[in-house]
Amino acid sequence: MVTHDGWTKSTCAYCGVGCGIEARVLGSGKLEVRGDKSHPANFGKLCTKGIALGDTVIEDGRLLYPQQRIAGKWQRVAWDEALTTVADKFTQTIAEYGPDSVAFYVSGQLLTEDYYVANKLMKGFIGSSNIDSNSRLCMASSVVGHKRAFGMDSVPVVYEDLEQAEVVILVGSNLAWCHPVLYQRLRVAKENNPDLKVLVVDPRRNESCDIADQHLPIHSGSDVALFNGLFGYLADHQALDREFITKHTNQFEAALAAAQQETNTADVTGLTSTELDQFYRVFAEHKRVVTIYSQGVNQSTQGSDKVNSIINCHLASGKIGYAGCGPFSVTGQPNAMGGREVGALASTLAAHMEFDQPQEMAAIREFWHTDSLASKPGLKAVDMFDALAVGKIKAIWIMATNPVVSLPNSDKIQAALENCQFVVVSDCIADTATTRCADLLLPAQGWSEKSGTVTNSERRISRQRKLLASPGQAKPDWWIVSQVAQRMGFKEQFDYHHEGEVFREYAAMTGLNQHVKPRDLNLIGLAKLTDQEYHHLMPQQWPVLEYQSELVNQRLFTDKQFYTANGKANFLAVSHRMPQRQISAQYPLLLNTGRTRDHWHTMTRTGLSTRLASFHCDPYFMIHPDTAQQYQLNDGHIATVSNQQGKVRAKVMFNDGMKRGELFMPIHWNELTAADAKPCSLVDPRVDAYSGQPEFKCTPVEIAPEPTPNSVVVATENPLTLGRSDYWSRQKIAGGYLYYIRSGREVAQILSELPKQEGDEVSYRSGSWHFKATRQGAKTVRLVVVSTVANFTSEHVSDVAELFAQTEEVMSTQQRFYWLEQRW
Ligand SMILES: Nc1nc2c(c(=O)[nH]1)N[C@H]1C(S)=C(S)[C@@H](COP(=O)(O)OP(=O)(O)OC[C@H]3O[C@@H](n4cnc5c(=O)[nH]c(N)nc54)[C@H](O)[C@@H]3O)O[C@H]1N2
Ligand SMILES: Nc1nc2c(c(=O)[nH]1)N[C@H]1C(S)=C(S)[C@@H](COP(=O)(O)OP(=O)(O)OC[C@H]3O[C@@H](n4cnc5c(=O)[nH]c(N)nc54)[C@H](O)[C@@H]3O)O[C@H]1N2
Ligand code: SF4
Ligand SMILES: [Mo]
Repeated sequence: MVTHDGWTKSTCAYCGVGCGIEARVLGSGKLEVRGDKSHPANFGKLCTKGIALGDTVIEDGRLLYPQQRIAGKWQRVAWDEALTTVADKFTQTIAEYGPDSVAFYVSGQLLTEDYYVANKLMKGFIGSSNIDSNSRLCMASSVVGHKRAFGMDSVPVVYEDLEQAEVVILVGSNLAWCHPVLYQRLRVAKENNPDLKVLVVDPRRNESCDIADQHLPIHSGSDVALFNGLFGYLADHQALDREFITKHTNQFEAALAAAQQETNTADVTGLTSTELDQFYRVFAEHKRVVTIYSQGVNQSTQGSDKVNSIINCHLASGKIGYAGCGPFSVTGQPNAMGGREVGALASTLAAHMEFDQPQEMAAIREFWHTDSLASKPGLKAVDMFDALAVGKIKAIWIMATNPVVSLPNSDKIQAALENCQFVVVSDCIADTATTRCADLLLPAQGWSEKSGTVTNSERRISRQRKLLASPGQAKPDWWIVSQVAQRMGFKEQFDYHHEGEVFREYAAMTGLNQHVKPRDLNLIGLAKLTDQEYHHLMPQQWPVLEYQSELVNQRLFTDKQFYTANGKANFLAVSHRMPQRQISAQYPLLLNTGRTRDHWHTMTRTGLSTRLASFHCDPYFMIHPDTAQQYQLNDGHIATVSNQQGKVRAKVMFNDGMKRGELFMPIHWNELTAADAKPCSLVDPRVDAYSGQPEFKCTPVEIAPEPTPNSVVVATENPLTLGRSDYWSRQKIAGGYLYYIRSGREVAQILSELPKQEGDEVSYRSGSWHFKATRQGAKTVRLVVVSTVANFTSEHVSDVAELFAQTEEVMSTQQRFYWLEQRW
């Protein structure tokens, strides 16, 4: 049942766990959200981000109309004009410079239907493969690892395997913060079965270690050495599954020989031989082992080899294809999987079919009725922006991603976009670091407005359903792309009226696999859904040969048949290589980057929730107290981290789980929410040679304290534009935004530079505090609090937020001041 008592089923907007939700619109217009008890990903559970979904569907900051930059100024344009402009610019550029002079940069936050149409237009009709996705930054190394080992990009396990395992290993995954509902399932499984062992492999003691039996704090980038050591151990301790190896694998000897070359595992990984032995023994002695891995593995110049080093160990011990075991790459974005399925990556063709297979190319040509099918792979994300920087790509369309924040070397990305002749951005939000570089902005429907499908980490396809009307003139991404395609002359092939039509076509296309090369990606059972059936679609886990009216849990490779030429899985000979960038006397610290619990990427959505903003309100570096002391850094003070490429400022956060000599910084803050807080300003664009995935997790840097004795807190109804001379960060509070400014400059100077605010001003002073309110009638529109004594604590900041939300009827400005004076 899709709708019951006013509740409509849909899927969470955020991570790859893909939790089912139920939502209803309250009389107040607010969206109430709860977990869907019948959804097999979460059985009713939600994490903090899922619970707060209703807070983020507000109109604040939305991009409401198509806009074009004309003579440096944004002007509203009609949809028809905007779509025609995109079609004309792309058509002209292709006519003049050829199909490879244009590009699409897309995202795992698009729906499968959006993704399918964008891929069809670029590869099928423009005739270029210059369509890549931000999944390149996220899953590309796993895709390569799967293809090399299994002959296909398939995730073998299902979530249930976590509950059935005897051992779960987390490698470079902070499941507790990044896939919280899956982590909860693991935690409960461990409570129910105290024998279930959880092992964490991560340079820092991350939050998932709370339930771990062993934490292996390996040196950054040394995973291949660790798993090659395990492979050698399995061979030395009669823990190989000889029968499985002989019957179902290729290239075992070569891979084992390469692994055995690795003799100094302890030195390379920084682990003691006791720690290694303990870890290896647990893996060898248990039959049901799941190895979950994520960005600590993928985002590395050896990402693909790291993946294969893990898969090698599972193959060597036959730990694949039955309950409670297998290698498990957990996906980041809600539809990272959908993008991989559809084929919207520059390195693959469509629906898991490939460029190097003439039969597959012919099948697609016929299926799409096209003569212009691209014939070779296109540019991967980092190369695509390099081509943009040198003017080879002259028009780009960016959909549902914010590359000025999320790609390495932010300044270069920004400059490349600013120099490009024509930049189109489809987004839900008007002002982002990337929309600032656009020539044309197209308003897209966001989560709760759009409708279609997403696939989660366990290959489960779920519906996202429309819950609310779209604000302004926002449109679905699939519609926008189809309309442009029609205007480029491909009317018939893109004449879609409903997302269900796109889905059916895509499902039918996966069926081609049956004829050209059997693959697990087969949704043929969904190719003939009626509109009604699509509307009511229950979660389906691929392969879907027949519509699944009951929930199923299908592991892959239970028959031990893989998708290689001889049906056997491939071992891969891999060797550890040191990360390309090493610390030096000048840059003696290693910067690791990742995620915090309550924010999502560049904060365009989680940044709208007061609840979510309160968990971590400022950008920070985690650092071991001993390292901090070495660099004269105090907890809570501001520090500058820099290298040859850029500079970042953030708060120092002591954390004794950090390795000495390393820093960890979250990726969320950027020019919209802080002064200089983008870690990608520091990360240089080195990539894995096979996957093209950047190395985001080990950048040599230096650190120095930044003296900021003066603090100003400003609560304000409207966002402020602040310069970069002072450190500042912004967070959402009830009724507006709160800015926290820290500076070495005089307070009077900082205040004199704040943007002017209309209204009546009232001001009070007491000791070291200065309090100034600006009112418009009963409403306070700005509240400024100044301290001449060092730091505001987070309690001070939340007091200011609380007082800002009061009206004069509830508490006069003077009462508010007294309240603060007494409390502080
Ligand atoms: N709250 C929240 N959740 C999210 C997201 C979000 O933005 N916020 N984003 C989603 C997305 S798109 C993704 S891709 C996932 C990412 O999910 P995760 O991969 O779990 O998250 P990260 O924090 O990027 O990195 C994981 C860990 O890798 C470790 N690491 C760094 N270098 C190495 C190494 O060399 N070896 C090993 N073994 N470990 C290393 C880091 O210390 C870190 O703890 O999260 C998803 N979920
Ligand atoms: N240093 C460092 N950098 C990293 C990483 C790291 O660990 N360290 N991780 C990388 C990874 S794994 C990822 S996945 C990326 C994520 O990085 P991004 O993809 O750049 O981050 P988001 O903030 O998710 O950007 C999504 C954008 O799409 C918009 N949007 C949301 N929904 C829709 C929609 O339906 N349609 C359209 N058209 N727009 C929409 C949002 O408003 C937002 O502007 O960051 C990567 N960058
Ligand atoms: S675990 Fe992921 S999918 Fe589930 S509620 Fe949290 S963010 Fe949403
Ligand atoms: Mo990601």
